[in-house]
Amino acid sequence: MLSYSQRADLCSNPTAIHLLKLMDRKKTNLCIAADVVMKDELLKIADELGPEICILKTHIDIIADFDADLLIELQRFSEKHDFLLFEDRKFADIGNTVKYQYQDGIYNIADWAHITNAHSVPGPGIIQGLKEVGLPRGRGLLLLAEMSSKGTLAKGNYTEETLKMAQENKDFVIGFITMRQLIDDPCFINMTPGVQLATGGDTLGQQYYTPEKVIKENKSDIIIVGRGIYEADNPLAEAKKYREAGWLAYQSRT
Ligand code: 5BU
Repeated sequence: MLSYSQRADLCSNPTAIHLLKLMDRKKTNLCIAADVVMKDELLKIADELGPEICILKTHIDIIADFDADLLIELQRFSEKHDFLLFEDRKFADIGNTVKYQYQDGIYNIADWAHITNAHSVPGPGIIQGLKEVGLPRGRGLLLLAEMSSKGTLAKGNYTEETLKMAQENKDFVIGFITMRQLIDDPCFINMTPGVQLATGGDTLGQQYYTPEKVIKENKSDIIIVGRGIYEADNPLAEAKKYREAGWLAYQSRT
């Protein structure tokens, strides 16, 4: 199996290349899901856990005291600690609308998020719309091929059609949110949420698998971990555990 950086040499999207090289350089395939609701909490995670991660995933619209300064600070930490920013926006509208949602409003996602994601339910027009805004800026898009939650409708034919849409837009689509590697194409980066060191779930349908299962057995590339880390007594120590588990699983695969 190719290493992350060997895969980088085969890809064309600048964000995909950047990410794959960064992961090998920094020796981490851990993405933190920083689902906190105050600016200070988010920036604390970015600064303290930044050295352990390849990506900081945000839900920028849950921040109660959001202002433009937060975006500047996030970008500063992304450079300081060498990680990418992923706004988990899950766009789901027609191409013309998502264009505005991606570049305008108060969040201006395309200006600071290296990566964002979209549902495939509207059809390929959603990729076209996002691409018009994101590609000139060198951004990358993930499609939701599968979800981690119980009863998800993203399966079977829906997942298959999503893969086709990605293959037809390889300049901009850099991979998937998925529970496993779905196509053996080195340029698609697979990111998996629903990860904790112990299997189980929450009371609202989330389902958890271990880093080892996700990376080694299911051949995904990146573990996305939220509450498993930021709700721990010592988030930094916990992040190091996830980082090590994810990296060992990757090494045993390559
Ligand atoms: P958790 O605290 O590790 O359960 O957080 C998981 C994060 O991943 C959270 O930000 C979700 O919005 C996100 N997520 C997910 O859990 N499942 C999915 O299928 C997708 C995103 Br897409």
